[in-house]
Amino acid sequence: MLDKVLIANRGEIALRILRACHELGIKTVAVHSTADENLMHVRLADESICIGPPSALKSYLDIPSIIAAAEITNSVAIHPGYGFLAESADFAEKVENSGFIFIGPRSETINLMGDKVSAIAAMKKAGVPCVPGSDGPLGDDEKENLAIAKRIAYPIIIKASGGGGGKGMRVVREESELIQSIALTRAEAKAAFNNDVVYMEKFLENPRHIEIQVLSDTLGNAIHLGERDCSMQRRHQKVVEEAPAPGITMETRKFIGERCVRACKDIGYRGAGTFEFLYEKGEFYFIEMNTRVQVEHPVSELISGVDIIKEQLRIAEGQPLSFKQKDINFSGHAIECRINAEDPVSFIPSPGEINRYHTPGGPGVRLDSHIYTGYKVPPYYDSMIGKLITFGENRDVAIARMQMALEEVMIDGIKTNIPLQRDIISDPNFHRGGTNIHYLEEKLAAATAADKK
Ligand code: MV4
Repeated sequence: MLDKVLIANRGEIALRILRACHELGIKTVAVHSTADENLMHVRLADESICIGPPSALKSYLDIPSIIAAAEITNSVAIHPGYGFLAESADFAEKVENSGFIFIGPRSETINLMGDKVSAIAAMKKAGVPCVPGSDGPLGDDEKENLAIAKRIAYPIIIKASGGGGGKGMRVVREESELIQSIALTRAEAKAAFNNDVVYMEKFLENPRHIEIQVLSDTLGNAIHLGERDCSMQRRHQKVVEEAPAPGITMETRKFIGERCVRACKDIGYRGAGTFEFLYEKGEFYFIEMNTRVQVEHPVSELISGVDIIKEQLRIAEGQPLSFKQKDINFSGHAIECRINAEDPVSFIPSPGEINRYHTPGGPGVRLDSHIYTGYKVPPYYDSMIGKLITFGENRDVAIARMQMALEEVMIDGIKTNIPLQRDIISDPNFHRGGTNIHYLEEKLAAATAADKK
């Protein structure tokens, strides 16, 4: 196995990676900013190194500092977690050129998927269903662009090839607005991503966001761990995720999962990855691929019995996946509520000291968090302080366990979004299942309107 892994991240995912390393007998190196010396995983790691000041740009995003830390500690591999440098092809390349193993895909794959036009082309070629669209970059010929939009039929959406995750998009509902919208999106894309390539897709009005988890080793094996429904979101931040997605049959899971697996083999994918789809009227439409482990990976672990982080470590070592597809027996239902240090109504971040902390428990309750009594949530980073995950033999049991866990948990001293999570988990529309990507924002808008009356 890998002798020593440097964890190039912070918070709950750093602790999650450390726990997986410990189970596999791998030594760990924590790197942290000056604001993070009291992080739980820093205390538990075999070694720790301060890599810079609080500003992420000068610490968790500083490639030379992280590589220097790997060199000083004789680390063998670097796990980037999610966020920060996890999807930086430049980082992956520099890590490998410095003689370390990057725990993720090859930098070429990160580049391929980071460019949405090339990602869609690769997926379409591999037989993954995509949104009807321009099938490539838009040119400057106005007549041609008008013809493409007419063929797709309005409404359409213009997207920046260098964007993703909700940045650099514009919906067009009228032919008269098309040309100007393309120019505007292009200008914004140039300014934001230094890449003015834009493309066009049919705009889906009320889709769900369903994604497929994959794992692919370096020996040509790939498997999928089913789907997650991540439709409960606000401003492109997921709030609740679940697996499986309500209403998706075993046959549909097999159909779309097998296409993703084939695509992994096609492009020589390495590691954990996620195919993001929009799902509307019974059809899947690929939009993007994430080339990292994601926040919501635990719900897939719970329904599949696979430890995704341990598999990432095995893959990085060059070992085969521990499971074949036929070994994966999906069972039960898992729900994840993200716990954020923020005002539950205004969403304003709420850093500060946690002066009382009580964790929920019982069958089917998992809490992935780095916090503890006396821990000070710093103001410099993402406000997510943990993930409460419940599992049950069916969705109703997972919901009941989540309701109880959200009642049991106590995090005092800072504001958290736990009241919002209680509201969502008790919502009859959530109980019915299958709410779309607009549901939460509409629910919050309705609550605000009712308050003003
Ligand atoms: C779309 C779409 C509708 N039609 N593409 C937003 C984030 C980025 N990953 C893709 N996004 C969307 N692409 C077509 N052709 C609607 C969205 C979208 C969305 C997607 C997933 C989760 C939340 C979302 C919220 C608003 C818009």
